[in-house]
Amino acid sequence: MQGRIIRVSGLQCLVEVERSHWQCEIRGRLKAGCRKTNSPVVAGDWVEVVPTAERTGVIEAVHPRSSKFSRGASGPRPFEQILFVNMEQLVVVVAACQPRPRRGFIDRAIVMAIKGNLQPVVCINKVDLVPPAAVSTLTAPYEALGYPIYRTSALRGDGMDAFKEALSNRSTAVVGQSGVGKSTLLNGIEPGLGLKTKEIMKRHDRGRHTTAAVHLFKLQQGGYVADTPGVKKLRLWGVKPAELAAYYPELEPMRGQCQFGDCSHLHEPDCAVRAAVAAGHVAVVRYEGYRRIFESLSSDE
Ligand SMILES: Nc1nc2c(ncn2[C@@H]2O[C@H](COP(=O)(O)OP(=O)(O)O)[C@@H](O)[C@H]2O)c(=O)[nH]1
Ligand SMILES: [Mg+2]
Ligand SMILES: [Zn+2]
Repeated sequence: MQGRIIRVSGLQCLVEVERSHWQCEIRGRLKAGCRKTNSPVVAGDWVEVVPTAERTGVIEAVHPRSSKFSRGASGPRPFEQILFVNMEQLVVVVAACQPRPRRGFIDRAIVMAIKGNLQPVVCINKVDLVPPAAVSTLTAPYEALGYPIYRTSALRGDGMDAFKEALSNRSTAVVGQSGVGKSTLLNGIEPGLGLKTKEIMKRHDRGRHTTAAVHLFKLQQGGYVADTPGVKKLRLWGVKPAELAAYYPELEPMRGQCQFGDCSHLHEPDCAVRAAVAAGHVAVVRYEGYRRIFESLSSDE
């Protein structure tokens, strides 16, 4: 029977099979094929389940994935931690304030979304806490890229109809730092979800199995949404410094225009990217973010 992984906890999975939830185990040989990542199946996977008892089964096979979202789990030996798969869009939620918005988080999420074949979407929540001009400053660079942007107050209701509409009939994952309002937003579009808010931040969110308490929810309006609690940092995975610029759509026109073919766009003479930044064609904050991420990737190596 075909099912979809709702949640993974160690080697036990909650799987949606024919509209009900089954408790399933992962077949041993699937584990063997997947030593390099956190788990052979993750939230969002479509799987083949063989029933063993009432609403219980064994996962025998995993279908090919259309998208995935990973990060590097830190530790002595970094490995790929796949947070979820088969989602169509990634909503990066930041708070207009409380906690302070981090552009670096947005930019890293966008890089991994593009790499993993997800449509990036930006949601600025808690717009009730700042003047509209502050929200515009935050959104401007992403508007220029053409990504969908939502401005919401999950508390006051601003923008919630549009946000709800954006989640209709598709698979959406939501990421954002703790406290930005992810759970409140999802409860706002579907009160029946009853997600806990103000959850205390888990200290060890980087462990092999602890982190990804990613949970998939089926929406009444149609579609799925995945809540990913406890993600503090998005360390890029599988992106070499020299490849980073390729994940910045605004740098596409400058490709191959620098004096040096392997230009890092940080300090080389005759750099088309730096010229474009100086000319105002590329948002300064995006370029500064590129520099920081490039440097962090170089020091990771
Ligand atoms: N002022 C304001 N507070 C909000 C808003 N959305 C959520 N909050 C509050 O922010 C805190 C964290 O929300 P929560 O949904 O648990 O964040 P999560 O960790 O991202 O899931 C809670 O106290 C919420 O009541 C909003 O739009 N405006
Ligand atoms: Mg939450
Ligand atoms: Zn350059």
